[in-house]
Amino acid sequence: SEIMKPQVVFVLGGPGAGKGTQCTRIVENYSYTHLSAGDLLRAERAREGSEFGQLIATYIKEGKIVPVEITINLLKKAMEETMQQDEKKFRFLIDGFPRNENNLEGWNTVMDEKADVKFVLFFDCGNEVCINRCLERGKSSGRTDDNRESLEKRIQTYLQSTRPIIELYEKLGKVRTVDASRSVDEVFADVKAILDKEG
Ligand code: UP5
Ligand code: MG
Repeated sequence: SEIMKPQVVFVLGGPGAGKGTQCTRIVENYSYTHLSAGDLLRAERAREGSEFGQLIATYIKEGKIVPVEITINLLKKAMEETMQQDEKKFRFLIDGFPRNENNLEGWNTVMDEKADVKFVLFFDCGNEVCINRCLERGKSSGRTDDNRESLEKRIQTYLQSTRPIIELYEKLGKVRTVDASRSVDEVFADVKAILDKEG
Protein backbone atom coordinates (compact mmCIF):
# COMPACT_ATOMS: atom_id res chain seq x y z
CA SER A 1 0.00 0.00 0.00
CA GLU A 2 1.01 3.60 -0.43
CA ILE A 3 3.24 4.96 2.32
CA MET A 4 2.20 8.43 3.39
CA LYS A 5 4.69 11.12 4.24
CA PRO A 6 4.09 12.29 7.80
CA GLN A 7 2.11 15.54 8.01
CA VAL A 8 3.17 17.67 10.96
CA VAL A 9 1.65 20.56 12.87
CA PHE A 10 4.06 22.19 15.30
CA VAL A 11 2.21 23.31 18.44
CA LEU A 12 3.92 26.21 20.20
CA GLY A 13 3.21 28.68 22.99
CA GLY A 14 4.51 29.61 26.42
CA PRO A 15 4.68 27.29 29.41
CA GLY A 16 1.11 26.61 30.50
CA ALA A 17 -0.44 28.18 27.40
CA GLY A 18 -2.54 25.03 27.04
CA LYS A 19 -0.67 23.14 24.31
CA GLY A 20 -1.18 19.73 25.90
CA THR A 21 -4.79 20.39 26.86
CA GLN A 22 -5.73 21.50 23.37
CA CYS A 23 -3.81 18.64 21.73
CA THR A 24 -5.86 16.19 23.80
CA ARG A 25 -9.04 17.84 22.53
CA ILE A 26 -7.78 17.73 18.93
CA VAL A 27 -7.00 14.01 19.16
CA GLU A 28 -10.57 13.36 20.39
CA ASN A 29 -12.00 15.10 17.33
CA TYR A 30 -9.49 14.71 14.48
CA SER A 31 -7.15 12.00 13.20
CA TYR A 32 -3.95 13.30 14.73
CA THR A 33 -1.38 11.65 16.95
CA HIS A 34 -0.13 13.87 19.77
CA LEU A 35 3.60 13.83 20.50
CA SER A 36 4.73 16.15 23.29
CA ALA A 37 8.49 16.71 23.16
CA GLY A 38 8.41 17.53 26.89
CA ASP A 39 6.54 14.29 27.68
CA LEU A 40 9.04 12.29 25.61
CA LEU A 41 11.94 13.93 27.44
CA ARG A 42 10.34 13.27 30.85
CA ALA A 43 9.86 9.61 29.88
CA GLU A 44 13.49 9.38 28.76
CA ARG A 45 14.56 11.00 32.05
CA ALA A 46 12.67 8.25 33.90
CA ARG A 47 13.87 5.37 31.71
CA GLU A 48 16.20 3.03 33.51
CA GLY A 49 19.63 2.97 31.89
CA SER A 50 19.16 6.19 29.97
CA GLU A 51 22.48 7.90 29.44
CA PHE A 52 20.68 11.26 29.24
CA GLY A 53 18.52 11.08 32.36
CA GLN A 54 20.59 13.42 34.52
CA LEU A 55 21.18 15.92 31.73
CA ILE A 56 17.47 16.08 30.93
CA ALA A 57 16.56 16.49 34.61
CA THR A 58 18.92 19.44 34.95
CA TYR A 59 17.80 21.15 31.77
CA ILE A 60 14.10 20.83 32.61
CA LYS A 61 14.50 22.17 36.14
CA GLU A 62 16.53 25.10 34.77
CA GLY A 63 14.01 25.74 31.98
CA LYS A 64 16.78 25.27 29.40
CA ILE A 65 16.34 23.59 26.04
CA VAL A 66 17.84 20.11 25.77
CA PRO A 67 20.33 19.59 22.89
CA VAL A 68 18.36 18.62 19.81
CA GLU A 69 20.22 15.37 19.16
CA ILE A 70 18.37 13.89 22.12
CA THR A 71 14.94 15.35 21.36
CA ILE A 72 14.93 14.67 17.62
CA ASN A 73 15.74 11.01 18.14
CA LEU A 74 12.86 10.63 20.59
CA LEU A 75 10.47 12.37 18.18
CA LYS A 76 11.66 10.40 15.14
CA LYS A 77 11.34 7.11 16.99
CA ALA A 78 7.84 7.95 18.25
CA MET A 79 6.71 8.92 14.75
CA GLU A 80 8.16 5.75 13.22
CA GLU A 81 6.59 3.54 15.87
CA THR A 82 3.20 5.19 15.40
CA MET A 83 3.26 4.71 11.63
CA GLN A 84 4.49 1.13 11.92
CA GLN A 85 1.56 0.28 14.16
CA ASP A 86 -1.02 1.94 11.94
CA GLU A 87 -0.20 3.27 8.48
CA LYS A 88 -3.23 5.56 8.61
CA LYS A 89 -1.62 7.47 11.48
CA PHE A 90 0.56 9.85 9.54
CA ARG A 91 -0.76 13.13 10.96
CA PHE A 92 1.14 14.45 13.97
CA LEU A 93 0.82 17.26 16.46
CA ILE A 94 4.35 17.94 17.65
CA ASP A 95 3.82 19.81 20.91
CA GLY A 96 6.52 22.05 22.40
CA PHE A 97 9.04 21.75 19.56
CA PRO A 98 10.96 23.42 17.87
CA ARG A 99 11.83 25.81 20.70
CA ASN A 100 15.08 27.38 19.44
CA GLU A 101 17.45 27.59 16.48
CA ASN A 102 19.27 24.43 17.52
CA ASN A 103 15.92 22.54 17.53
CA LEU A 104 15.06 23.87 14.09
CA GLU A 105 18.49 22.94 12.69
CA GLY A 106 18.11 19.44 14.10
CA TRP A 107 14.66 19.07 12.58
CA ASN A 108 15.90 20.29 9.21
CA THR A 109 18.87 17.92 9.27
CA VAL A 110 16.99 14.80 10.33
CA MET A 111 13.34 15.27 9.35
CA ASP A 112 12.98 17.96 6.70
CA GLU A 113 12.83 15.51 3.80
CA LYS A 114 10.97 12.85 5.77
CA ALA A 115 7.97 14.97 6.87
CA ASP A 116 5.90 17.96 5.74
CA VAL A 117 5.33 20.78 8.23
CA LYS A 118 1.84 22.06 7.40
CA PHE A 119 1.73 24.99 9.82
CA VAL A 120 2.45 26.16 13.35
CA LEU A 121 -0.46 26.28 15.77
CA PHE A 122 0.47 29.08 18.16
CA PHE A 123 -1.25 29.39 21.53
CA ASP A 124 -0.76 33.03 22.41
CA CYS A 125 -1.06 33.69 26.13
CA GLY A 126 0.24 36.39 28.47
CA ASN A 127 3.10 35.48 30.78
CA GLU A 128 1.12 36.10 33.97
CA VAL A 129 -1.67 33.74 32.89
CA CYS A 130 0.93 31.13 31.91
CA ILE A 131 2.74 31.36 35.24
CA ASN A 132 -0.47 31.19 37.28
CA ARG A 133 -1.72 28.13 35.41
CA CYS A 134 1.55 26.30 36.00
CA LEU A 135 1.71 27.30 39.67
CA GLU A 136 -1.85 26.04 40.14
CA ARG A 137 -0.97 22.78 38.37
CA GLY A 138 2.21 22.56 40.47
CA LYS A 139 0.13 21.88 43.56
CA SER A 140 -0.46 18.36 42.23
CA SER A 141 1.55 17.81 39.02
CA GLY A 142 4.80 16.67 40.59
CA ARG A 143 6.59 18.45 37.75
CA THR A 144 10.01 19.64 38.88
CA ASP A 145 9.60 22.86 36.87
CA ASP A 146 6.16 23.98 38.12
CA ASN A 147 7.62 26.29 40.76
CA ARG A 148 8.19 30.03 40.65
CA GLU A 149 11.96 29.81 40.24
CA SER A 150 11.84 27.39 37.30
CA LEU A 151 8.89 29.25 35.78
CA GLU A 152 10.78 32.54 35.61
CA LYS A 153 13.48 30.71 33.67
CA ARG A 154 10.99 28.90 31.40
CA ILE A 155 9.38 32.24 30.53
CA GLN A 156 12.77 33.83 29.79
CA THR A 157 13.75 30.90 27.57
CA TYR A 158 10.41 31.13 25.80
CA LEU A 159 10.77 34.87 25.15
CA GLN A 160 14.42 34.74 24.13
CA SER A 161 14.56 31.50 22.16
CA THR A 162 11.10 30.31 21.13
CA ARG A 163 9.37 33.53 20.11
CA PRO A 164 11.98 34.13 17.37
CA ILE A 165 11.19 30.69 15.92
CA ILE A 166 7.47 31.54 15.86
CA GLU A 167 8.32 34.86 14.16
CA LEU A 168 10.40 33.04 11.59
CA TYR A 169 7.43 30.83 10.65
CA GLU A 170 5.20 33.92 10.75
CA LYS A 171 7.28 35.45 7.96
CA LEU A 172 6.66 32.30 5.92
CA GLY A 173 2.90 32.72 6.46
CA LYS A 174 2.82 29.46 8.37
CA VAL A 175 1.49 30.52 11.79
CA ARG A 176 -2.12 30.11 12.91
CA THR A 177 -2.54 32.09 16.13
CA VAL A 178 -5.15 31.43 18.80
CA ASP A 179 -5.82 33.63 21.84
CA ALA A 180 -5.12 31.03 24.51
CA SER A 181 -5.94 33.17 27.55
CA ARG A 182 -9.65 32.26 27.34
CA SER A 183 -11.47 29.14 28.56
CA VAL A 184 -10.53 25.71 27.20
CA ASP A 185 -13.81 25.55 25.22
CA GLU A 186 -13.39 29.00 23.71
CA VAL A 187 -9.82 28.24 22.68
CA PHE A 188 -10.84 24.92 21.20
CA ALA A 189 -13.60 26.54 19.14
CA ASP A 190 -10.92 28.60 17.38
CA VAL A 191 -8.67 25.55 17.01
CA LYS A 192 -11.53 23.67 15.33
CA ALA A 193 -12.11 26.51 12.88
CA ILE A 194 -8.42 26.40 11.93
CA LEU A 195 -8.28 22.62 11.52
CA ASP A 196 -11.53 22.49 9.56
CA LYS A 197 -10.15 25.07 7.19
CA GLU A 198 -6.69 23.51 6.84
CA GLY A 199 -8.06 20.02 6.26
N1 UP5 B 1 -5.16 24.98 31.43
C1 UP5 B 1 -4.93 24.66 30.14
N2 UP5 B 1 -5.70 25.42 29.32
C2 UP5 B 1 -6.42 26.24 30.13
C3 UP5 B 1 -7.40 27.28 29.87
N3 UP5 B 1 -7.78 27.59 28.62
N4 UP5 B 1 -7.92 27.92 30.93
C4 UP5 B 1 -7.54 27.60 32.20
N5 UP5 B 1 -6.63 26.65 32.51
C5 UP5 B 1 -6.07 25.96 31.47
O1 UP5 B 1 -1.91 23.41 30.68
C6 UP5 B 1 -1.23 23.92 31.80
C7 UP5 B 1 -2.20 24.03 32.97
O2 UP5 B 1 -3.19 24.99 32.66
C8 UP5 B 1 -2.97 22.74 33.25
O3 UP5 B 1 -3.17 22.64 34.61
C9 UP5 B 1 -4.28 22.92 32.50
O4 UP5 B 1 -5.34 22.22 33.07
C10 UP5 B 1 -4.49 24.40 32.61
P1 UP5 B 1 -1.19 22.49 29.60
O5 UP5 B 1 -2.20 22.09 28.60
O6 UP5 B 1 -0.41 21.45 30.27
O7 UP5 B 1 -0.22 23.60 28.95
P2 UP5 B 1 1.12 23.39 28.14
O8 UP5 B 1 1.21 24.55 27.20
O9 UP5 B 1 1.21 22.04 27.57
O10 UP5 B 1 2.14 23.60 29.34
P3 UP5 B 1 3.51 22.88 29.63
O11 UP5 B 1 3.85 23.17 31.04
O12 UP5 B 1 3.52 21.48 29.18
O13 UP5 B 1 4.44 23.76 28.68
P4 UP5 B 1 5.97 23.79 28.54
O14 UP5 B 1 6.17 24.21 27.13
O15 UP5 B 1 6.62 24.65 29.54
O16 UP5 B 1 6.41 22.32 28.89
P5 UP5 B 1 7.00 21.14 28.01
O17 UP5 B 1 6.57 19.90 28.64
O18 UP5 B 1 6.71 21.38 26.59
O19 UP5 B 1 8.55 21.35 28.24
C11 UP5 B 1 9.09 21.25 29.54
C12 UP5 B 1 10.59 21.40 29.48
O20 UP5 B 1 11.15 20.33 28.71
C13 UP5 B 1 11.11 22.67 28.81
O21 UP5 B 1 11.12 23.78 29.68
C14 UP5 B 1 12.51 22.24 28.42
O22 UP5 B 1 13.37 22.26 29.51
C15 UP5 B 1 12.27 20.79 28.00
N6 UP5 B 1 12.04 20.65 26.56
C16 UP5 B 1 13.15 20.69 25.73
O23 UP5 B 1 14.27 20.88 26.16
N7 UP5 B 1 12.97 20.52 24.39
C17 UP5 B 1 11.75 20.31 23.82
O24 UP5 B 1 11.67 20.15 22.60
C18 UP5 B 1 10.62 20.26 24.67
C19 UP5 B 1 10.80 20.45 26.03
MG1 MG C 1 2.61 20.45 27.75
